[in-house]
Amino acid sequence: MLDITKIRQDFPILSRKVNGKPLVYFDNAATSQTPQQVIDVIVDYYSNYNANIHRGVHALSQEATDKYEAARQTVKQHFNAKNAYEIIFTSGTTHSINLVANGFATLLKKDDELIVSALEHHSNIVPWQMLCEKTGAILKVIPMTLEGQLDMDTYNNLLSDKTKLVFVNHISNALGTINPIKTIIKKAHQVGAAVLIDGAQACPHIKPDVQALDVDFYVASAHKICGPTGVGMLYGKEEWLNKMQPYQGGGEMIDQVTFEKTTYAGLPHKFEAGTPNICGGIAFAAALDYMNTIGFDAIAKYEESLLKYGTQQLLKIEGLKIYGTSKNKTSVISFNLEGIHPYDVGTLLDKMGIAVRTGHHCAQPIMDFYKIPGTIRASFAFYNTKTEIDALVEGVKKAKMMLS
Ligand code: 7TS
Repeated sequence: MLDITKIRQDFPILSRKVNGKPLVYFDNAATSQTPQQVIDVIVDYYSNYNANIHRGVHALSQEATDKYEAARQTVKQHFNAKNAYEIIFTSGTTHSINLVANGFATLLKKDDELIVSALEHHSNIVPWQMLCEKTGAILKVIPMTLEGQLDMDTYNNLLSDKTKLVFVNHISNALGTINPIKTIIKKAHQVGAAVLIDGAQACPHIKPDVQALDVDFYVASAHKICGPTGVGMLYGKEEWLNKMQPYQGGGEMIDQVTFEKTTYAGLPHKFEAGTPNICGGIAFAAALDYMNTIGFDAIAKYEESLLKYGTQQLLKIEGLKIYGTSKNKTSVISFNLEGIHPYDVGTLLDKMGIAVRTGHHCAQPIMDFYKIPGTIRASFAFYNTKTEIDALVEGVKKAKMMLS
């Protein structure tokens, strides 16, 4: 059992008011809030050992380097990677996916096939379309069902010896569906294709084990896991990272530079050109430590109860429709009120201090599938409460009355 009252005290922002009302923060799928323990690490970095890493002989640089590399070890342990050098620090999920897509530019040829799913965030679609334009590879799509699940029969039929890469999310940001990634990975490997899993929405709820999954690439952003913005990770199997060309050139990623030829540094530095987000990487590790202290089993269990309660209460409102009804889903409820634009509901909820996201959630193909402009999305975290869900339900009822 989680002590939610105590947990909420870790998050200073949760006690503020918005528009004169206590903040109800239900936009966790966009970004999570930051506990004092992580804020303290950020303050400590800039107060005590701010310095550039991997290059100074002075004490501060050494201290910052040690903390940054210790953070890499924490991330490695959290995701159960085999080696710390298989963890690349990036600016976030979007950067991680672009890094892999660019890395594959020299590994693909015309008419090779790539498989994406209908449930993806734009950041797991667009970089691959750019790669296809560059290489002549072809993008195939796993369709979705009305419940918001992947059509696995079609997936099986799409796979062939032409398939080189499959990229799907672990959990859909717009609907909350948990995808059967273990099966997806296994089937892709049977035809020799590599798999990238976009874990941006999974990592706040689940602790992924990249070795048990046997996944080739796994990507995530710190800011959705109680960490800061502007930092994230790419896990890549050593053999793939060695085959891929670096995404960016610059300082830190080289071995020797002459005007005739430059040789690259080894992993992970080959993919980490320039001064990284040093404080961010250290705070990312602090956020993982914080989440692990609470415990992912307890988090999942508690969020499941929020999802169940929220779904039941919202469905009591006449004319309310929930999108994404898979049995296997996390604490995301995407919904609409019949005949009312989601934006209008979101705006009124904001006046009541309730933060939700409205719109297409950077997943336009899903909205096109349902033929809707967007949804109202309430996404719960482990620090939310049933009382806050009651406030949301009351708020939606009020909005419905005002807009009908
Ligand atoms: N992939 C998924 C599944 C996501 O949910 C997001 C962000 C990204 C990739 C991109 O992450 P970034 O950290 O690089 O921006 N999703 C959302 C969202 O649902 N609302 O705001 C951002």
